[in-house]
Amino acid sequence: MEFLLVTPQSRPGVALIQLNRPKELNALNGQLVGEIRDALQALDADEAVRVVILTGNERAFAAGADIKEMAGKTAVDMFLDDRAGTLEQIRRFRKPLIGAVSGFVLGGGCELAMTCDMLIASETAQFGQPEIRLGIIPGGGGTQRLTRAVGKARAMEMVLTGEFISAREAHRVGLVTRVVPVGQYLEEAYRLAARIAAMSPVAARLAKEAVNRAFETPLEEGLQFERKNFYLAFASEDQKEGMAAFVEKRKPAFKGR
Ligand code: CO8
Repeated sequence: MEFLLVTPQSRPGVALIQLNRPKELNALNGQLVGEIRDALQALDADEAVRVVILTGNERAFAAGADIKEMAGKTAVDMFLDDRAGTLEQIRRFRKPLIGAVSGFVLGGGCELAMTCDMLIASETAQFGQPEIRLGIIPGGGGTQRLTRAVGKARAMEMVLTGEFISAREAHRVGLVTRVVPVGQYLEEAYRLAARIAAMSPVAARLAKEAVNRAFETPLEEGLQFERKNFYLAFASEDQKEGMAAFVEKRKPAFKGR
């Protein structure tokens, strides 16, 4: 991996993926986006990994797609490159994915952050979809996911003006889970990851799938999907272990089976 640092067991059960193009503020060129997809694919297959944290550095999570790389491209080049489609593959990652973001979280960087299941932000994080300033519009889910996350009026203003919002504002409108001082955002993400890693990995996947359905289906269908996953959880050893541990008044040891 040229632009990524991947540590599969950064903490027990928790993998860390760090975007590593600091001079370019982690601008997402085609290769970097492909590397994130490939890293997640490998971590999905690694049974020892229960939760993944995706992060950048203090100055930038990612300042968007690489403008220098895109500047001369035609519509057909963009269609064939299909970076936004690769982002969709990233979104389909099945294990819990926590974004730990700081500094610039812009354009494709904001869209990448929104593919995460939860976001921990440093106080210095700034979120924005500034594509309109370049004469384009968001292409990796910005008009859709941001609108669902923060509501139409706020999303419309961000997308039409390209202006950034602060971490506090992002927290107020429900885009991020928690805002912490800049020295602590990664540690806070690890704390959240450890709490999730202690749960049944099977149940975590089933739950993630079901929550995501809430954005994609009518309520009746979503409820049906949830029920199927609920019943499916009873096929796992983890369900037997979790309930036995409750009855025996001890901590469960989930195996992900
Ligand atoms: N692409 C390429 N290079 C970038 C990018 C970018 N998006 N952002 C920053 N850089 C580079 C700068 O060119 C500069 O390099 P150099 O030193 O060689 O000139 C270096 O990073 C540092 O940047 P600045 O000197 O500009 O730093 P400042 O602190 O002055 O400004 C900003 C920081 C405000 C973040 C500024 O760099 C900026 O406005 N960047 C562009 C933000 C932007 O418009 N992002 C949206 C891009 S379009 C997009 O994301 C479409 C997504 C489509 C889907 C993609 C799915 C993955």
